[in-house]
Amino acid sequence: MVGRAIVRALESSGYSRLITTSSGDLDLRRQAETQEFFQEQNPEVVILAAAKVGGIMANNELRADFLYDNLMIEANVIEAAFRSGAEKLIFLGSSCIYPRNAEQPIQEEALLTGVLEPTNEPYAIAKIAGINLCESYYRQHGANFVSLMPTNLYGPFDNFDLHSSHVIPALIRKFHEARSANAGEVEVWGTGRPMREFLYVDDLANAVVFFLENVDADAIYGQGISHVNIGCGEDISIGRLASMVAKIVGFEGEIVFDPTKPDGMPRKLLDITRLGSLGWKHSVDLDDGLRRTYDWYLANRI
Ligand code: GFB
Repeated sequence: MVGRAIVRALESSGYSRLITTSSGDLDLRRQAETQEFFQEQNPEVVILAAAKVGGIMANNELRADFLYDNLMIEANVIEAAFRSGAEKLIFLGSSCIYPRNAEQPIQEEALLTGVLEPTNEPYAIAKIAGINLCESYYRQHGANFVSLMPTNLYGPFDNFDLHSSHVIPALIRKFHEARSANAGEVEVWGTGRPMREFLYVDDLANAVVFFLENVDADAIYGQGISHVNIGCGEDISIGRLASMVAKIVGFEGEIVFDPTKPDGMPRKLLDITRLGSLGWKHSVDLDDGLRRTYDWYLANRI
């Protein structure tokens, strides 16, 4: 989802020499393969969007995969980019790097100030390692490697598998299937009380192009921070989100919460003051983004 959106954004900004690959063609967990690919392709700029990702359940259950795969991908790509002489690298992390009880909205400085949310601790630790790799290559070698921390993302090409997906694709699919089957109720995990911030993936992709063109490592590390938050500055409860998706999809039955499923972080709203002062703002609001994502689901999954 993220990689495709970045390709769309780069193409519409006029970049024509894009080098892409898929996990089927190149296993970034393998150091030798990764180094060979970078030596052959010799990219000027590297955008590291590859990752093992998933929603709360996948993170909680596939703990070894989320830690191992992401550590290996990050270490191999960042080292290979450095060795092959890439002029700039942008690493994408996740807002789950912050402590579970971080003060809201969460400033960049909250990193490593408290205990992590247990449902995604392995993933968060891998992403924190990625941030520190970028900063360490900058401090030791002067590499122009920067880290961006997006909030929860959604949009076209999301994963709609009910066990491993994030909440938005899960809700779109559940409400759509319930409406099609004339079912009376839909189950939503947890209490409905957690608060989440959501960013449409094309907005994230535009932010990546913005940082590629306008913000270098000196500007970030020079402020005493290790990364920059990427969000929209607003959050919503899962209960309200479920009602919004139900309305867009046209499901009129009952929404039932299942508190035996995990809530995860109580709240995860990013402080986007730094992002704003660097000159970037999102453009797609949640209602519009949900409609676009549902349209994409209808056109591609039915
Ligand atoms: O999107 P989600 O899986 O990610 O869940 P997290 C967000 C909230 O939605 C949680 C609730 O409180 C879920 O319990 N939820 C309700 C559901 N119904 C559903 C459903 O059908 N499916 C899903 N998936 N959730 C992930 C992290 O946390 O966020 C990752 O595990 C990553 O590490 C990602 O950072 C962005 O926000 O809880």
